[in-house]
Amino acid sequence: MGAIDEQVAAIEEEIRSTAYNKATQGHIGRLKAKLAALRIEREKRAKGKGGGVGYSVRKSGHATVGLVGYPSVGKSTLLTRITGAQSEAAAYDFTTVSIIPGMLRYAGASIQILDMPGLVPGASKGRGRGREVLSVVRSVDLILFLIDPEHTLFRALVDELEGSGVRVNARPPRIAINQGERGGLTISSTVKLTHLAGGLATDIAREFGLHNGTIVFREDATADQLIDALAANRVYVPAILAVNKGDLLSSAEVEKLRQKMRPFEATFVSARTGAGIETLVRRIAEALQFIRIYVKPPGKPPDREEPVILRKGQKVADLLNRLPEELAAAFKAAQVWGRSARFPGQTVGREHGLSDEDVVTVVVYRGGRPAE
Ligand SMILES: Nc1nc2c(ncn2[C@@H]2O[C@H](COP(=O)(O)OP(=O)(O)O)[C@@H](O)[C@H]2O)c(=O)[nH]1
Ligand SMILES: [Mg+2]
Repeated sequence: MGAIDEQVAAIEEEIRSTAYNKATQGHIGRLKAKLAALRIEREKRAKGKGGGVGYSVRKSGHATVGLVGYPSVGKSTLLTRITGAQSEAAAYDFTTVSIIPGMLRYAGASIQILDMPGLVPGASKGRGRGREVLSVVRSVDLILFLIDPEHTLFRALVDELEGSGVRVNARPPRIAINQGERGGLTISSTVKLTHLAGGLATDIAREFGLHNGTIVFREDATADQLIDALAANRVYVPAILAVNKGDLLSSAEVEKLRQKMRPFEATFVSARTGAGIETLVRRIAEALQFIRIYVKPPGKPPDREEPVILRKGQKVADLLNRLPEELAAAFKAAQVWGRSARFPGQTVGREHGLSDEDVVTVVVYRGGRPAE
């Protein structure tokens, strides 16, 4: 263990052994900030040594889903079941030594599914190829947690992800941070801050080297949220949960597990028999929030046969990325009919956010290139 590992372990132990209450919350907040700053430092050093380099996985399709679970829960079998991809599946641990991609097609969308080595406790510290797996998880659009009746402690998986800066089913904190040159640190808020009394916010900021600038709170943030905002390497990834090997469970056992997994809405499947797979595939697609955009050439009806598939929150600019280059290059404006339009045929720019089933006409500069 290096010096940083020892400091990290010592602080983790102190946090574990300190009861959380009004009297200790400041102390714990400061410890957590120190811990987060140390972990970032450790990552930096691991990368410097070439140790923290992730797999590079070529993304393809409209979205990418990462299968995350302990070894032997059936990740490879599930991948084969839903995508037909041959991922080596065997009855012992660590069969998957690299990341196997498969492609699932659903309602016109192509969904890339990545089978990854099973996560083991300590993954975020590098055990069992943990760092590589976690670096891939950072880039996926959706995490599919997979457990089986023998490995139900999936909260430990969530903890591993959290330890490496992945935030599951959370949104970024509403905290705006600006680094300044001098003049000290100004902290303001639009709501009453109940978790960061007694100069705690300033102390946490200091751990991250922020001595000058402004922090504006737009919500009653906790110390953890402020740390996340300061750490700046956090990713926010949605996740769903499936329980595999449902064929081994009685319906009473299914009910019991279902309760235990709350607030996650578990989908029960059997990769072996195929039971529940249709429901799972539908839930994957729903969680990815695809939208269909019908492109309408000027003076012609919209192409309803082959919509362009985008994701909720995407814009005209994202649509242009998917259209022929000449069309995108000559873009002047877009006309939109549908839910995102204030009135039918509204003229909008690249930054306009699109909605499911919008009809869009790309208006181009005459001669195929910008005027002037
Ligand atoms: N009973 C049962 N066994 C399964 C199911 N899915 C996978 N298995 C078995 O579980 C073992 C581990 O499967 P594998 O796909 O290699 O797990 P991975 O390590 O998570 O990729 C293999 O023996 C599979 O045949 C299932 O739905 N039901
Ligand atoms: Mg496997």
